Amino acid sequence: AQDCQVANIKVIFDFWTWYAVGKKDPEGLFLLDNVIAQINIEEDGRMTATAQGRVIILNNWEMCAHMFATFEDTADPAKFKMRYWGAANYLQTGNDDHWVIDTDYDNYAVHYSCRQVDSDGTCLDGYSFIFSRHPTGLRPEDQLAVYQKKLELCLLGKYRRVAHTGGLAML
Ligand code: AZE
Repeated sequence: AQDCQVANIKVIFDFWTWYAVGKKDPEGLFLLDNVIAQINIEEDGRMTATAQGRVIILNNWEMCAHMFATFEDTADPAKFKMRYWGAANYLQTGNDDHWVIDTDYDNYAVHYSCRQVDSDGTCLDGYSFIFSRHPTGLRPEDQLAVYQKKLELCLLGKYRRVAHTGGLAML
């Protein structure tokens, strides 16, 4: 709706928390559960993000990974390059694709990142997150749209539910 109120103008990203409710893992180490992400717009207008999640590193050391990311634009406004690193240097660093496949901004978002494209053009190694604004999961009315995107990404049946057991308390 249009009411010309500056305060009501919708932006793509804001400072709210996104709860990962589903994920498709890449090869190797990855965030296990209790994954939350926050997208921020810095004072200079650049987009940054923080993410947290439970990881197990160095055979059986369980911890909460605090991650930071900066983004670079590409020719496509919904496709970013994400440079990320951990609060501690034994966490992972990387430069991954960060594609926003679909979002209604208020309730759900489908994220996708292919790390390695195969010779036939399909994805050989990648990961994807389903994010919700609601820690309890996707609303029933968002499930069809998310299902459709999973199908289009050729990842149907490859996702696992992301538990939020510790909630924010574990952070
Ligand atoms: C993402 C949301 C935006 C910010 C970041 C994200 C990804 C983080 C990782 C972290 C991996 C950490 C590991 C540590 C041992 C996409 C969730 C930074 C992939 C494996």
